[in-house]
Amino acid sequence: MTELLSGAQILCRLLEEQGVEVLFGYPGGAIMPFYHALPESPRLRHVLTRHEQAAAHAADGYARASGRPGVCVATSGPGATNLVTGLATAQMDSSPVVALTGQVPRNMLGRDAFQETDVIGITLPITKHSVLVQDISELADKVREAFYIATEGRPGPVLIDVPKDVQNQKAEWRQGGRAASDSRFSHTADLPPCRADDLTSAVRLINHARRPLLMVGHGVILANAYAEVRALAERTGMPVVTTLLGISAFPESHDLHLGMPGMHGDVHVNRAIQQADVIVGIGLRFDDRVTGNTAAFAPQAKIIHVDLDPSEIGKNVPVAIGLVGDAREIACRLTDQVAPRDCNAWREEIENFSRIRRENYRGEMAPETILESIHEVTGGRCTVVSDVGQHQMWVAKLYPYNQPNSHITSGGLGTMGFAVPAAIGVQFARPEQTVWAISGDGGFQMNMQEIATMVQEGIPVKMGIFNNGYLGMVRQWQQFFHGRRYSATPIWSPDYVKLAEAYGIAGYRVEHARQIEEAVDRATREPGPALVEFMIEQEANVFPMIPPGGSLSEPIEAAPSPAGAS
Ligand SMILES: Cc1ncc(C[n+]2csc(CCOP(=O)(O)OP(=O)(O)O)c2C)c(N)n1
Repeated sequence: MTELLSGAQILCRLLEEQGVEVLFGYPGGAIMPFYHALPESPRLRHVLTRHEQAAAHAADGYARASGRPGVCVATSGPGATNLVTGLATAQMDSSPVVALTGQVPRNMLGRDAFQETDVIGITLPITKHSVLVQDISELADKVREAFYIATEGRPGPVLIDVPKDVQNQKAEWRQGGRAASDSRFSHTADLPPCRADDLTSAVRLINHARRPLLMVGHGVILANAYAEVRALAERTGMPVVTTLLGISAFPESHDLHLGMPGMHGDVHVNRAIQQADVIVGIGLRFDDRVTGNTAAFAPQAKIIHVDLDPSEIGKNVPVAIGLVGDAREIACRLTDQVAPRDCNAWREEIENFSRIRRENYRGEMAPETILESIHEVTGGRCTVVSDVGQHQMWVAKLYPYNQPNSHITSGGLGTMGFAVPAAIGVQFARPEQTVWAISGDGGFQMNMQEIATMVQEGIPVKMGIFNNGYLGMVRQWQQFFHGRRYSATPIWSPDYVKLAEAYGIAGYRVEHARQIEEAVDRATREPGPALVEFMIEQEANVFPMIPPGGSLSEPIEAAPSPAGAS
């Protein structure tokens, strides 16, 4: 059966066809036809955020937690430009976001029309793909293609820009298209298998290694390769490190799990990397926060790099063998072919490397106590979404992630303001779970307007603010490398308990360790959103730290003395 529908109605039908259940967006002139049509599709739940940036982060959070594309909507001009940070965040972390923007009518394009921006030009470098729909006859194909591209292979954001008059054009619509993706990992199975001789060489390297190490990144989560990677680790006895975005791809309680590498990685993890003779890296890009100075990175190691994206192989570090393909499939084939063994002598060696972890987190309001409390109260059935800064590193390192994909953060772009809106999307993907968004007092103030979204839509996200009165991570750099000149890092906050009250939600301030558990418990039990402000030590630091550009072998393990500062 065919129907004569407007472009806007067809857009809604296409979203339904693609299995979209929730959209995060904000209306305006150029996208009004779409919003006019939307109520005819009751299956499409629209969430009105308070800022388009938040809509993009919420779509991103939804995508990361559900494995399905997240959708955000904005008008032309300022609406579209407000999406930019969210799209760049999704691009850096390979998250399948589909953004739909209104555009000025075709006859006004290029004339500096009211609210006209060249959003295609602006988003070209920060999306996997972006497209201006020039005519209604191509609308269905372009939208289907957008969903396909967002989820195909290495996922990423796609933007579809639809001029207002195209939304109003009429065309025949015929039901019957197919969803581009039913779930995560939709199209990787179509890839040709990686080369058998490369695989054989990799197996040989692993079998002969004395100090092998498995480095696990976000790609393992994207490929749903938890069991396969774990099987590979267990068959070989290789110790496992998880990058910031790889956290929760491997259970932290597992004997083989070592911790996080890189700039704020644990000393024993970085030393293991520096001593390793073979590194098997799966689904990570060896970015500079992981490697430090690449010239000095893992000097003894031959690197086997497994990635879906061939352009990642050899991009940041020299690689002995590149295996391009699906992490699940390659991990399986490696496990089938490697010789069973253990690496007990090597693991003992690593155990003897200095471990200063824990020493640094003592004190009345230790971040560790707060995070342990969240873990205990939720029984670990919780997704933790973090913002960016010192608290991000504490959240990464001090919470025991044993559930797959239970840690979500902006790793690549490092976007402050991510946690609160992303947690909204995560909560939609996981309605039965507790979702905690942990922010610093800086990042929280970047998107705290989204409390209103939670209240209006009944989204029970729990917000934790680690309040140290500073833009803490930048202050730490100033303390270590800029002679303690705290330029533009002290930051004032409103009274967050009163803020919570103004929004009509529960709010608690915690100043003493003895109050932590009760506040976390009450917030978690609250049926709606809740906020807890943790007054942490003002000048607490994240240790260890590799100085920017330094080698993983040179960690800073204590603050420089004030006298030594210049
Ligand atoms: C949008 C954005 N602006 C600036 C930065 C640079 N930056 C990184 S960490 C940080 C400080 C974060 O402070 P806060 O949110 O209070 O968290 P804390 O480090 O104190 O835990 C800043 C300004 C950033 N990452 N993102």
